[in-house]
Amino acid sequence: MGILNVTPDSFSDGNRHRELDDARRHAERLLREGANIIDVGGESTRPGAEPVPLEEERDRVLPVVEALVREFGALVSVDTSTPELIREAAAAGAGMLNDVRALTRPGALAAAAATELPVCLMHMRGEPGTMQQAPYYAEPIEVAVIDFLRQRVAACEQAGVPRERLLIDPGFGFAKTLEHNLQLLNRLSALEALDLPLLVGMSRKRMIGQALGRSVDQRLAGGLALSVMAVERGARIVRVHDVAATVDAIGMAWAVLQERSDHE
Ligand code: PT1
Repeated sequence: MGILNVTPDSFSDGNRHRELDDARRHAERLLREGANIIDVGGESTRPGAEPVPLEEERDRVLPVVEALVREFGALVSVDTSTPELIREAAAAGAGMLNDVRALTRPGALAAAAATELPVCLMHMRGEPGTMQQAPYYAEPIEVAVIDFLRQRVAACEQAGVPRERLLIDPGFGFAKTLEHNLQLLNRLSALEALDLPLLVGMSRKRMIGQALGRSVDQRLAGGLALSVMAVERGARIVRVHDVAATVDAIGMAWAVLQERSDHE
């Protein structure tokens, strides 16, 4: 899964045409490098990020979804928690929903059910703006994550999103210390208890910076190690910025893992 942020950055000047063109070019590159899914997000959810008004999120995301589906026939995932955008993105041709709030916003469950799309449910506590203020878990981190996701899976089933349409994600970097993130990766196999496809995202995250003392643009090698370790522990979709390098790292790890299962 290649990451396509359509949040305004220091370089964008609010010119929608220019932004759409940049997004299209970037998505084309992610697909060429081997991404099977493009994850489009109009709200930054990294630590400290502020919420984005609906109109703004919609104006950023919908034209990009439409363009990528029409021009590239891409499988587009939409990274949103907003019920209105869930419905509109599905109408625009999105093939998957990705919600870091696991459909906890009022109306999100019903909106997702109506789309009939697959949904990735992610673990987080609190909100991105404040989630890194002394995250604390009374139980082992993987137990907290599994309990939360189990409850969200049940809520989905009750609301008419069948299990067959669900994926799960432990939410690396969301309300977690470095120690929590490292423990969670070590114990990732415990999420097999939920028997659902596992997605993970660690690309360029702070946990790499904390472990290696690397700035955001120096985190590729650390991120490749994390993606490989996650796949060995059961992850089947990895959400990354650097698709070409990740395809090779995982392709190599996968060749080794296949050889192992051939002889079991
Ligand atoms: C993720 C994810 C996501 N991450 C899914 N969706 C982000 N399913 C956005 C940091 O610690 O892992 N899974 N959508 C990006 N969010 C973060 C969080 C970015 C933490 C950076 C950090 O640096």
